[in-house]
Amino acid sequence: MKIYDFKGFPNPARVRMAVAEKGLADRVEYVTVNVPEGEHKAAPFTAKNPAAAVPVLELDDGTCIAECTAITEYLDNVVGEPTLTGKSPRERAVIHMMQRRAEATLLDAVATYFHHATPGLGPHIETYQNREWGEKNRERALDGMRYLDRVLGKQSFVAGNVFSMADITAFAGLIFADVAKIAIPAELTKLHSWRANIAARPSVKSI
Ligand SMILES: N[C@@H](CCC(=O)N[C@@H](CS)C(=O)NCC(=O)O)C(=O)O
Repeated sequence: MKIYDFKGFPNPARVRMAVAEKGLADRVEYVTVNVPEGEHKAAPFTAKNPAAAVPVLELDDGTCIAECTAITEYLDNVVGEPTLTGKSPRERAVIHMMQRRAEATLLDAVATYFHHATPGLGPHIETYQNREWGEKNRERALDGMRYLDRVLGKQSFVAGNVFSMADITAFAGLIFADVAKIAIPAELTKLHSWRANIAARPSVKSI
């Protein structure tokens, strides 16, 4: 399997964590796509992902899978029992729901702030910016942090009491928030301690 990505970026970090959590590092070859230089916006990469974004998983038969959630689901099921996306119908549904909440309210909101209200990846990449929409998404990201803090006041992990893909997404959202300089408010103590707990996982070293 090949994974096309750019090390250190938040969405690639999600898949790198999933690879490490599943013990698949030996079966994956990473191929760097130079996102800061715009390599992801042109052929041949756009043939692998028309959305022009990393990461992309390429299987040995040439199938290309984009979207971190789809890639994680594949990795989770390709070896051993699923550990990141749930086993029972209930677990799978709750993880799917909480993953999407973490993605929409935190990670995607931070990304929109970063791409619209800051220089982002530079003028050659950020060809359309809407500062007002960007600033609105900074508020949405803070709301997302507050929501997750409330959730983590009742349970150890984002989707319950077991680590899952929802935690990976939320953790990547906070990595992105650091880059975008959106600080986690000090009073969100549950979110701070959950983050310290996740940061201690061996899989975080791979990102
Ligand atoms: N929803 C996508 C998001 C992928 C994404 O936005 N990746 C960023 C890197 S963190 C990217 O490639 N950005 C390119 C750009 O903004 O032009 C996923 O889950 O993989």
